[in-house]
Amino acid sequence: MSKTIIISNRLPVQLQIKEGSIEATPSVGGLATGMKSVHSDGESLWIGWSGLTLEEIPDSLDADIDQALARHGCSRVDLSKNEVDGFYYGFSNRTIWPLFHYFMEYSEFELSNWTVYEAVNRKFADAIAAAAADDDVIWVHDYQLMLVPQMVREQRPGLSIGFFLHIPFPSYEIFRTMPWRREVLRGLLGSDLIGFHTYDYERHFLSSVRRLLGLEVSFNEIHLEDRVVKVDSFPMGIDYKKFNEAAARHRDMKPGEISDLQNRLDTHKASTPDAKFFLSIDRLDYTKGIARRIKAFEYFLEKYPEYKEKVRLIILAVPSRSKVPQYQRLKREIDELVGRINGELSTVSWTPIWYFYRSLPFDNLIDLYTSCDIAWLTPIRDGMNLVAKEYIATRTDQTGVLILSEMAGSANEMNEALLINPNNFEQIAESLHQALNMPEEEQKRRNAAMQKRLERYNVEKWANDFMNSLLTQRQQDYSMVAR
Ligand code: GDG
Repeated sequence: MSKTIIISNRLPVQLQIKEGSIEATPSVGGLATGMKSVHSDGESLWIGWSGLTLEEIPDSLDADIDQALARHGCSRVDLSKNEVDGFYYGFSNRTIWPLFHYFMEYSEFELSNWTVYEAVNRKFADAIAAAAADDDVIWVHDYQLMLVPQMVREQRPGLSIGFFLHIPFPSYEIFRTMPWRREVLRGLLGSDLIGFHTYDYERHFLSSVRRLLGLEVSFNEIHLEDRVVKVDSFPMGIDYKKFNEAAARHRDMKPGEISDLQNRLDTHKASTPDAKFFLSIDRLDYTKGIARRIKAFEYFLEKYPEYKEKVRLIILAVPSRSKVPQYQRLKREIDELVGRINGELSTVSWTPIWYFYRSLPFDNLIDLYTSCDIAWLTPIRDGMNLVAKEYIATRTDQTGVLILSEMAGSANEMNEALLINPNNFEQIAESLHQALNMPEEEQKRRNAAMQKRLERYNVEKWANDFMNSLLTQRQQDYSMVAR
């Protein structure tokens, strides 16, 4: 029976060395959850980096690690510290990530990092070629592995290969600035199907293929000499049921089950009857617009001082890529902004900003989603933004307002949110004001429409749509060859 091989930079399990033995626990990220329906036991294999460098893995634990991963249907590609530096921190996060999010000034074009990126992509491709049977289906994920499809195709031309990009694909004018632009496109074209979150990313990709490689593109198909590559958009959904049911359980919690965080939120609400919470949740990343959001909050309080002591901004910034200098600088900037604004505006009974720089357990995430009146998510660029979808899924009584950046892929599917341009402080201040004064009826009407859509187009549907499209594409290709 054919199996699916999923490939991503990181595996969907976390390894921990405890008292000299190894433990692998499933991680809770969006991709891991999303692929659950595809990655069912015995029928699929997930290949990725374990998160430990070669230097960190003691020889004595080698076999144990393999066994622990195998129990979760996983197999590892080992990377040395140098490889992680050049491939992950280097080319992936200092070249591709900023460039694809339109932060051109942050993009570094270092030949040495490109060389490591190529070599590590080859390692992944070799691992796939070694593990795959002829009728297996390969699904490669994200910007760290864009060369893998072609590298696998060269070794195993008959395999069915799909690729999904989780970040934006930039316009041709941006993409063309990268020295290795053609190599990256050729790498991706090893796939039978290439998926993006939105139609715009798909359009940008096709335009780059046409202009940089001079290939024939008809509608969403690219015609190569011996194959056709299909390009399509598959907006990623969330595990709606998981968030909605967690929120429903949360509502029925008994006093002993309530978390400290929830107690604090409740105490504040009880002491200030018309208090409102704004919620901001992101990885600490310059693409997410966190610093700008804090400045916009200050602007809002200047413009509408009557909301002082009534509104509070809760920021959850999850540590990310802290070895990259821009992330270190951004962390300092946010620390300073929060410190200055709280220093200048706080009163005995009010701190305008609550700031958490850490990752919180899932239950605390639900505390925040369900307690905050307004989710304020204003990335400068974001492939999709799942937090926006998760917030709406947890609003079991359908109240709450979502303020969302037009620059997030999810804005395409969430028209009932208050959509804003993250650079327009005036518009943001007005949207916050509108959100604070929105009648409950209107909140419910908007959220009901979004909930219906999110429930239907959940993450399982996303994964199944992609897989079905990949299988259909492959069959069409075979029948073309047969003709
Ligand atoms: C990339 C693209 C695209 C956050 N804080 C905590 C926590 N989270 C979870 C959220 C959500 C996920 O992390 C973040 O997903 P996003 O989509 O918002 O953003 P990225 O991490 O940048 O993801 C993005 C995505 O890939 C999928 O294709 O949407 O555009 O950049 O699920 O719930 N989870 C827990 N504690 C936290 O503190 N447990």
